[in-house]
Amino acid sequence: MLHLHTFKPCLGVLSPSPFAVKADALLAMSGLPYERKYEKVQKAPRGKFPVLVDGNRVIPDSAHIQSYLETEKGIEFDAWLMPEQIAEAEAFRRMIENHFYFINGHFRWTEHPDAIRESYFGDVPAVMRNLVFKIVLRTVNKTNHLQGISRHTRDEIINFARQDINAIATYLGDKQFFLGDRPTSIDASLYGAMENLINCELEIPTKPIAAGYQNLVDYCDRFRDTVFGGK
Ligand SMILES: N[C@@H](CCC(=O)N[C@@H](CS)C(=O)NCC(=O)O)C(=O)O
Repeated sequence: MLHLHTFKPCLGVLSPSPFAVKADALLAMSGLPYERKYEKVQKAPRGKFPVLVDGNRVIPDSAHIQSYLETEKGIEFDAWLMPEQIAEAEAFRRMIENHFYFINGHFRWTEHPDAIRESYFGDVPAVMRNLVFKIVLRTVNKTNHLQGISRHTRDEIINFARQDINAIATYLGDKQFFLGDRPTSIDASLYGAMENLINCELEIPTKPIAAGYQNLVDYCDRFRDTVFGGK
């Protein structure tokens, strides 16, 4: 049995981490049996979730999880795609995971600190919770400063998001999934990001932008129905 080490559902979504939802989606798409385990992220080999555990094999990072499922389990997420589609998907994946992710994270932590403290750190005893939250917040702020996103004004960051969302929604168009009528690996990344925005309870400023695209709203519902059976 495969075990996905991930974060507990909260704020209305399967996991507050787009990468954990992505890995969960890849596993669900694979058709292989798996279970979720809600362990402590500090114990993860690279200090981050998701992590896949297959017997004595421990695979950190959603990208490595995808490769593992492909090479070790024979799952073909993208086998029917043309080389040009694979190239386009790769560019979108980098945008979603290395740019769009930081924008949404920045707004979550800076504009909803109380909700983040109570939802992400709800398992930490109340007397310790604020301290633990503040330690992690300092790391998040430092990361976002070094990455660069938090050096821009609020309006500039919202505009970056608007450009990302418009590119995604335009490319999706009226297709069922990002590259056609069935999900591929890029859909796992896109769903992880969009579900964590459109259907997350946190009212960050990028949410109404994404929710304003009906094709993205429908896409989340369709992916959830198709891959997770509506759950
Ligand atoms: N490149 C990694 C990114 C994973 C990641 O950034 N996970 C974050 C949550 S979104 C995490 O576990 N953070 C915990 C921490 O840094 O303490 C992947 O694709 O899995």
